[in-house]
Amino acid sequence: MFPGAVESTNSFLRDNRDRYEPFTVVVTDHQTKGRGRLGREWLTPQGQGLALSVLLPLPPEASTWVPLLAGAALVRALRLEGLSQAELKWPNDVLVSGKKLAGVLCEGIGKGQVIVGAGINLSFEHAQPPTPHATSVFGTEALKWEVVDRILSNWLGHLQRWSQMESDLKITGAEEIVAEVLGTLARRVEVWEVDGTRWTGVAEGLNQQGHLLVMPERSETLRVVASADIEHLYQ
Ligand code: BT5
Repeated sequence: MFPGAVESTNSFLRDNRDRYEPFTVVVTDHQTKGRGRLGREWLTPQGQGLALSVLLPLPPEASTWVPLLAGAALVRALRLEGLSQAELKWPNDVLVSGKKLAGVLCEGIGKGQVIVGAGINLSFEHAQPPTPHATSVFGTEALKWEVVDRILSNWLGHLQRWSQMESDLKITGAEEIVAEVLGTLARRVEVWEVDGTRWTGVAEGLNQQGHLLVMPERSETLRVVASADIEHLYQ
């Protein structure tokens, strides 16, 4: 745990990877330049949540499943602590009642290693949420460190077990683990392509790479969504 602020735990671990063993965890409660996907920002104002990154050894063929598995592991850990509404939104968000509680950012660094980063909102007791669509583990109540400890050790335990499955990490196994907590499945979604195009459809499943299969409205041909953003539509 950092005694002070760090710009980004993912960047820190990437820049210092040669000094650390696999499964090293870097964690802070104050990240000043947190990164999201596609150049976006992740906010970790001091005292509201945690930013952490894990150096994970993984076989390259599992790489597209890593963010999904990491998110699924976090959902499982949260559910065990009573957040039964926690669900995964493809590809990397943990939502509770439609609001974002956590985000995952995975970055391959070669040599069969990946950095798995997660930003987790813990408590908004002392300040406003960082964005209007954010939610947290404890809401406006004080955070309980023993619960946080259990969530983190559970999450890390899942990651460690899955990464040690190595090449035995069969795609079907990964798909099952992810599908169990993926709130996106069978839901109407709006797809936001990287070029700004938007379209709607129903999320029908995942392909062998973990990409989302969406049936566009008024179409009978499934489209593969690999790197776009999606929004869950609730009507
Ligand atoms: C993510 O990106 O959700 C991945 C976030 C990963 C952050 C971790 S923290 C540790 C490690 N080190 C890093 O530098 N990063 C990782 P994305 O899907 O692109 O979502 C970003 C969007 O989420 C922003 O554009 C905001 O709308 C929203 N957002 C930012 N901070 C938030 C927060 N604390 N809670 C909820 N939503 C937030």
